[in-house]
Amino acid sequence: MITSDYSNFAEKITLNSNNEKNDDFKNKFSSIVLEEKPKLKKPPLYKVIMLNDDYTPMEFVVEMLQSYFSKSQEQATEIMLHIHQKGLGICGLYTYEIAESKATLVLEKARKNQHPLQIKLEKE
Ligand code: TYC
Repeated sequence: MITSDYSNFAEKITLNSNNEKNDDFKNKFSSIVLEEKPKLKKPPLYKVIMLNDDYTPMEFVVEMLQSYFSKSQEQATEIMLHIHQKGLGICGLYTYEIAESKATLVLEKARKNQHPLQIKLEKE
């Protein structure tokens, strides 16, 4: 926030203000507060990338994509098959905290079920 003395400016306004309640007007505008433009920087985004392996069941991967990455059954199946055929695939794009949290939850579930599923995060 920048506070400046604008009494000179107020003087000029006053002269142009039809001489009506000049003093009130001057008092009101003798100091003007300028709000700085808010510096809103977009946070960097991270891709959650799932890797293929030979043991994690296809159904499990589809279920993870539906539950944690908001994919429909059809989208999830498509992504799972892409990973299965190409070696890896993108589950979604999120801020670091969200990406890390989703990856952690999926990997916890995979380990609980003894699946060797792997996930990596990649900055966009
Ligand atoms: N390749 C696995 C299978 O044939 C399926 C699979 C797909 C595993 C995607 C991991 O991220 C993965 N059962």
